Amino acid sequence: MNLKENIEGRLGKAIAQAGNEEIYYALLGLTKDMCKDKRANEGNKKVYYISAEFLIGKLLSNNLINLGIFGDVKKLLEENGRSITDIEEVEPEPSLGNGGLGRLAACFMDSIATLGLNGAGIGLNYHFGLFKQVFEDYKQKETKNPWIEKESWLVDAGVHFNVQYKDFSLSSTLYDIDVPGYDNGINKLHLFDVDTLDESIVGDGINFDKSQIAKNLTLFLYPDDSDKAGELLRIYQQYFMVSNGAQLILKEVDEKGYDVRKLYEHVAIQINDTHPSMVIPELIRLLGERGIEFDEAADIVSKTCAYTNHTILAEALEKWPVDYLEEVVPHLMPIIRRLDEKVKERYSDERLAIIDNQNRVHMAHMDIHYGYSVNGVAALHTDILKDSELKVFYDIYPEKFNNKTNGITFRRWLMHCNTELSDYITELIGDEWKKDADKLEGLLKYKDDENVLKKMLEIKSNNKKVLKKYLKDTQNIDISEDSIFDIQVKRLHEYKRQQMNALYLIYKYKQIKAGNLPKTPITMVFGAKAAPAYTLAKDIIHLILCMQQLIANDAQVNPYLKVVMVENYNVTKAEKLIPACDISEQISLASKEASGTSNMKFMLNGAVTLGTMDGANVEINDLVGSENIYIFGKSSDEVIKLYENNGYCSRKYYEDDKVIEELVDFIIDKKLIQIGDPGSLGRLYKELINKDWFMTLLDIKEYIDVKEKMISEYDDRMAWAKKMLVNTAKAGFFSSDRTIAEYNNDIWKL
Ligand code: 26V
Repeated sequence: MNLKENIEGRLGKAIAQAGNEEIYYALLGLTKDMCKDKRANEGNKKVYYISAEFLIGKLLSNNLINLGIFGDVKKLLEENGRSITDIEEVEPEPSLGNGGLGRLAACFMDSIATLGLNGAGIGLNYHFGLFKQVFEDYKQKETKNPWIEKESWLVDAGVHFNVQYKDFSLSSTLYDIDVPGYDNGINKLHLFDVDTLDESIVGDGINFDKSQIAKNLTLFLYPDDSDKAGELLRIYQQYFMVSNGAQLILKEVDEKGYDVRKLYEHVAIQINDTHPSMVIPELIRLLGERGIEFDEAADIVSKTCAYTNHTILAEALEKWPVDYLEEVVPHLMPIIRRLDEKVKERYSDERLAIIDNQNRVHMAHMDIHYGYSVNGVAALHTDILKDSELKVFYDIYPEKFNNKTNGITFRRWLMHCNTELSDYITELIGDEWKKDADKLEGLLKYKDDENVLKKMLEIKSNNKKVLKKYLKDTQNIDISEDSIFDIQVKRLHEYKRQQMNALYLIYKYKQIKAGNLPKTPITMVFGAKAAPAYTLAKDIIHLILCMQQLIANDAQVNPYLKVVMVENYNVTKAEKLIPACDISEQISLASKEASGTSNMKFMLNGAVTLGTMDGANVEINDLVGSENIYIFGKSSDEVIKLYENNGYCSRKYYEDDKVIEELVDFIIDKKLIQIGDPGSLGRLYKELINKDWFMTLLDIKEYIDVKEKMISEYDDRMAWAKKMLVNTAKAGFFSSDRTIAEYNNDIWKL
């Protein structure tokens, strides 16, 4: 193919004469056509990854990389006075996920295709995504995030199903997004949409009538579930996803001529958290319609479905009231009741029940009894599931439990977002690492090579300059590439402890005010969306934005300390922030972060982790060794004990320690009250003293000490560069290609 002719043919003019938008649409068309012409990954057995979230990010550059023409396109654009980064700007980013769970699903799609595995994703086509975050009066406001344009990656597959609810049914259309593997065949991401959707019912912000299911079903991801109407809508959405998914799977099985009684020989269904759990009773129901007896149907489904757990937080484990399910999907309830009876015939332990004595359906329990695999997402997380959270299940089904430590796709999270480092690595060790990430260890032989280390620092500095310009252009904030970039980006949740980082910020501010100046200036970056109904999370955002304002206007402090809360943190912004980072903040309360995946992205890009022994941080620590990571805080065992014995009292930490008291008091200092909302700041202040459920004050002192040590050690630039190099070199384990190979070997067996 002559690339130039092809693109100019689509444009109807010379590239040099075309606008960025025109070029984007020409490249979109080219990419879609190339995917059409490429071979699909095939096989006798297929995995369906069902997930309520696929946080795919922008697709153009990644697809070009995987199709092997990114370099040529970039060069051609440059020869014609254009830049691929400007073209990338044109593409809207869909927000089809909250955070790690959704991004993991997207990385998995990339790796499944790259390994040439026969697989597909199944999810929903939310027109307005999660929400777009805007800051107003130092607070988060939510607006809709439309992303579907006349021409987009979505392809109408011409497939339609009916989904039956209690008193009505809805019809669907399937839209596909091609997922090209890196130097391999094509898979599909299937996103179902409701035909009767009415975008015009969305009023101000993200408000709409939650009772008009036919019109609202695929407007938003996880609409506010703080009230009953919101929870019901979530059940409507989940059933729409799994009923369409199950119908699609059986249609494909029929087309191949397979025997549905042997479904498990041809199909594996991975249930991503409990959101798709209703696929189990739905498949049993559909097999029943085909004349298969209940017990056999349940057996077939049990050999087909596998469940991944992504959290131990009790409030995040779905338990739907029987009444709600009766109201939405009454035809599933007899099936769920029979599944529950079968469990109760075998086991008398209440804790194993699917339907508990408060008439709630425990979705995870259904998955564990009627699935053949249960996995956690990092070694520590799986151990906690086995030893405590799901111990009663592990005791009866030890063979079902396994660990699959999360991973990330290196195509997006290094080759695309950090081209300079990626190219330099290739220059040093060749390009085998792109298909075999463990080969990155080849970098270790340069760990004492001054020239290599200097180059690593230079690349980091260049990435900082790119971020600096981006923040200036988008938020009109000035930062210096000569400062330490300390970054915490992830969903806002108390267990992730952004509030602890904010207390450090107060600490540093007070230190500078008192004349203790840091040798190297510090730029603290936050990025986080809070769930619309999660008041305390929004209070934490408010505190950070108020601090940002306070420091920006303080000429005594801001040469040494800057705070940036990035608006609407998303995949695109992550791709700019991560390559520029020095200190990767992974500071969750031990035992609470199932894995984390930004920790892996930062490490790969040469940031050094400041973290607790939680989630995959434990594995990072084992890989890089204690001289290349900064660890602090109580262990997961200690934290679990504190919860068991009610052993933590935040007020005691506050009253017994002068430093802690001063930091917490500053939240309601008049300097902040003048900027912000006293109600919001006061609420956070009281919460920290009276409850602090996720134990901020437990680890704050050690956090400050270790962070101070880290900052002082940053100044030994060569020693720091060595840590950077070791982190990149040891990141190979966290390639999602490794994770997916394990899923396939142990669970799917394609
Ligand atoms: C959900 C909810 C729902 C309502 C109340 C509060 C709450 C808190 C947490 C969650 C998390 C749901 C599951 C999830 O997103 N887990 C994330 O999965 C990632 C991929 O495995 C993993 O890296 C993160 O550690 C884990 O939090």
